[in-house]
Amino acid sequence: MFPKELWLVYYILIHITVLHISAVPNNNDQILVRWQNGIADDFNADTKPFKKILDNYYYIEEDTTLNWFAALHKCHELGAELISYENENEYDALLNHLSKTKCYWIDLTNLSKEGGYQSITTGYPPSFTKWDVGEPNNKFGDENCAQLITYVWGILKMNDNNCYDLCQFICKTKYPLQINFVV
Ligand SMILES: [Ca+2]
Repeated sequence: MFPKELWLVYYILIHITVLHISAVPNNNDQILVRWQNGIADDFNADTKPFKKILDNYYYIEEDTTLNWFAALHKCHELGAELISYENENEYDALLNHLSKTKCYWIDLTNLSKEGGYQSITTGYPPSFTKWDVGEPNNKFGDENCAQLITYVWGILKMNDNNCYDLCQFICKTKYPLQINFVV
């Protein structure tokens, strides 16, 4: 049983809570926030231009084409990195958000180690690769950056290409640099 002596305290607490809720802004008020420690899964935040796919946030450039270096720089400007694929599950999930008619720069390069692709994000060999048939082939001897492109069977796969070719790109981050949320 609820002690009778506490009803008054309970009554006051309820009214304080109601007053507090009525004081928050309406649903149209948006506040720009720099988020330092991640976003709770049940927090309905607007993270545009990043979209959450599985456990990470991705910026998928669909309009502007850049060379690999400029794409890397652009991702850094957005507080992210060129995508570093961790596993096949992530690769499969991203396919649904990408165009088969475009190419996308990813984080793999062998500029520092010919013949051995490494992630510019981690500095280590890639956790996951999905090279197309016969790739990486260093065609013409000047292919040192990896992209996703459709060559065979209509599926985006990895290919090494000239780093100065122009492609869209994918940026990835664990936490977006900023979010909009409704209070
Ligand atoms: Ca190639």
